[in-house]
Amino acid sequence: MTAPSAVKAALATQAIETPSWAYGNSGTRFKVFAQEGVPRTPREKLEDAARVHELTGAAPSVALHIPWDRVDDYAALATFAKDLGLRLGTINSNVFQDDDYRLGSVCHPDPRVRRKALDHLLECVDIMDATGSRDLKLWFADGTNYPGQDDIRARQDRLAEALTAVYERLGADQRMLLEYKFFEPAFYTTDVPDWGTAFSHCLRLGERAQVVVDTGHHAPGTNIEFIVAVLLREGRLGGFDFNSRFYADDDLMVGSADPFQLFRIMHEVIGGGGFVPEVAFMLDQCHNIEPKIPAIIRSVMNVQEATAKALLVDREALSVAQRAGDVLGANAVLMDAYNTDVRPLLAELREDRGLDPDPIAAYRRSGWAERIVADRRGGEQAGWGA
Ligand code: AOS
Ligand code: ZN
Ligand code: ZN
Repeated sequence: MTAPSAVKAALATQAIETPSWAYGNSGTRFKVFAQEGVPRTPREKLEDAARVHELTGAAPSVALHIPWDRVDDYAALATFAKDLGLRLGTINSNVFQDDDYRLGSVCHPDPRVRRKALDHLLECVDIMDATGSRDLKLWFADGTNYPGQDDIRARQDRLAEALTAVYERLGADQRMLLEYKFFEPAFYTTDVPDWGTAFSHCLRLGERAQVVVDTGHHAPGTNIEFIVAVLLREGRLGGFDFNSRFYADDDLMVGSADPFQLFRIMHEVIGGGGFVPEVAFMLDQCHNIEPKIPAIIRSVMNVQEATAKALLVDREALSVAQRAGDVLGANAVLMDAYNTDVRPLLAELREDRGLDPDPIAAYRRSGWAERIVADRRGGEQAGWGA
């Protein structure tokens, strides 16, 4: 297996972006369970994110969501983040929560609604200029519920038109990350349902249009690591929205439902040369019933564990077995790495970096949870659906 020192050196470079909305209250369409002490403002979300980074050393940036994180001065928010030891990351657009979007946003049959949606996306690029963000993440709830409701091909044309306008507005160092999702909220057609559709739009746009793989956005049984391998091979894997699912877009803690799948994905990322800053490792989760900050810390640790195992794979031995057609031998090389307990190695890495070997225990001892419950009283709680 790969030497532990090499694994630790690689792990020390890994950055996992946490989403601002994961710090706020969230829920299902049945109920949002309010938790005490959750952030009331974008700044308070950043304060919580700073704790995650302080304790893990692996979560230096925070994804914002517009309009949930709307502020008057984004440059000031970026400075506030910097003073906390963070930076503002991906800007997530929102063209799904207004009544106008009942029939879609950039694919809507009415040009007025399409213009409104496009203006929002362009505004997100203005915000990126102010925050210094590299990536704009686009997820569209667009689709139809009934056969015949709208013209599938016309909707693709409208989508392409909007994407082109946004792409042309991007700065030289900025990228567009196009996310796909096979269904929900639309139930018959979705306008960007799969990686093939996302990829074909990105191909036409240019190299700074990249596909983002949300691990919860596939039909059951989909081989996500295969998609990852293909996108990497094409130079079009922009990043991940990590989370876990049992049924649909469950947005549970990454690595909680299927840690083996997460390992297989990371194995392809590493093998395909994707362990680089150009592939963004982001979380996209909602913590509906569990305390948020420790859940995010746990998620960061889960990604680190899957990565450590994937880094441990003896690629030389694997290649020898593969070329020899040694089916069982090749599989054993992979499973040896997966079955290694990497927790001591990660504890050691944290100690090397002056961190507590157990971030969850350190968080509990820190008193932060009690402090925010005492301090954050009154005011609207900002978060999912705010
Ligand atoms: C929606 O299902 C997606 O996963 C998106 O990434 C979404 O933009 C994100 O959850 C923030 O709204
Ligand atoms: Zn997502
Ligand atoms: Zn999702």
